[in-house]
Amino acid sequence: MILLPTRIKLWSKLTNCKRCFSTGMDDVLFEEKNNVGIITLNRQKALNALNESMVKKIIPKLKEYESKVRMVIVQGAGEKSFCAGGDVKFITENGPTAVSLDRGSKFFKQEYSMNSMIGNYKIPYISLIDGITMGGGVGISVHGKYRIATEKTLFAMPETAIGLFCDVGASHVLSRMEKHLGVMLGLTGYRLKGTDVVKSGIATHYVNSSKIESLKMKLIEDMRNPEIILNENTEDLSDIKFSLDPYLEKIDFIFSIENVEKMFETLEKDNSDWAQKILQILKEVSPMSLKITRKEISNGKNFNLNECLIMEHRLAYRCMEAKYSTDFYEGVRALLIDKDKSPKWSPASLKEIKDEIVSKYFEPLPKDLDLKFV
Ligand code: QUE
Repeated sequence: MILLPTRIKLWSKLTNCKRCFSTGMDDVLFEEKNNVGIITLNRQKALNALNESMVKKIIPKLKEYESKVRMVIVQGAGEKSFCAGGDVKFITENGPTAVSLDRGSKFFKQEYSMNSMIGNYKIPYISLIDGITMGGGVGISVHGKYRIATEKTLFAMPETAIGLFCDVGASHVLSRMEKHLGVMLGLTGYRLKGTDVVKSGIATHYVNSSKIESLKMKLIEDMRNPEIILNENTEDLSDIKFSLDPYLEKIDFIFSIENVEKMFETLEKDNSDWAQKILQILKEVSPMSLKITRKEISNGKNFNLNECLIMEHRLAYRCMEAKYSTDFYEGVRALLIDKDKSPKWSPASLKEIKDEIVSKYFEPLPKDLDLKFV
């Protein structure tokens, strides 16, 4: 049971509005200033993680803004986080049942439709990713035209750790990164910080966090093309090195191997500290997630964003359906609910997972279940 402060309980009772409370009235804020739409993700206690209530409000606003304002700016409330992910606990709380499948499929369809809208947006879409930007937070920013990072930006696609796979259109983005860096980020959940987020191509511009408010005001007040304003008011990073530079050739060599077992064997033969650290991470995440994610990123290279999202929705459906693996439920339990950080993966090893089973995840769903964009 959720314990609510007495005042809120009373308020809920008085207004007979349990629904209003539980769906969060102000979980996302919308403002218009000088013909700019400003979206603020406003669920600080959950690190602004996206839930269905937020996505359902954002979709119609994005549609409205596209023909009404000059550009859209997206930000996270508070100091710590832009957006830490999606509300996956809500999906799994009933276990692998029809309820979870129905809830999850509805949520993912909405979220992926939003990701598609952002990727195909007609006006500039600018995300101020000044803090934690993971999972769903990547999906609501990375497909837009401009992403502004700061020293507080912490990027990751950590889904293999919860028995899921890199969704929200990540197969489009990760598959297009240089030197198979995206494969490394997707399989390991490796975190990129600050200037590295720009150096990798995930962000387009960089400022110190103390300047983010004044940059936002300039974007709103100055009527010139936002690209000019961004270029004038962000840092030149040409003299800054990418922290992964010394490893890029190795990353390219290892993560170009599409067979996950062969990739493990190659890492095992490499005695460098870096390779052993990566191997350790890969041994802890879900083996099923690794195989799905690797294939997903290979496929994504030849797909447009919408095709990637349709594929990802099929994968999400199969993870929730739990016919071949219950890892999604176990991962959420171990990392987000019980927090024992000791998931028991099933199948427990890569060799138990045949290619035919991996292929099943990618098969089209019955027509009425496949993703249709809202
Ligand atoms: C791996 C993940 C996620 C994660 C942690 C991981 C993920 C996700 C969240 C998350 C964070 C804050 C919240 C929330 C969920 O954490 O996908 O509801 O408030 O959404 O190690 O994949």
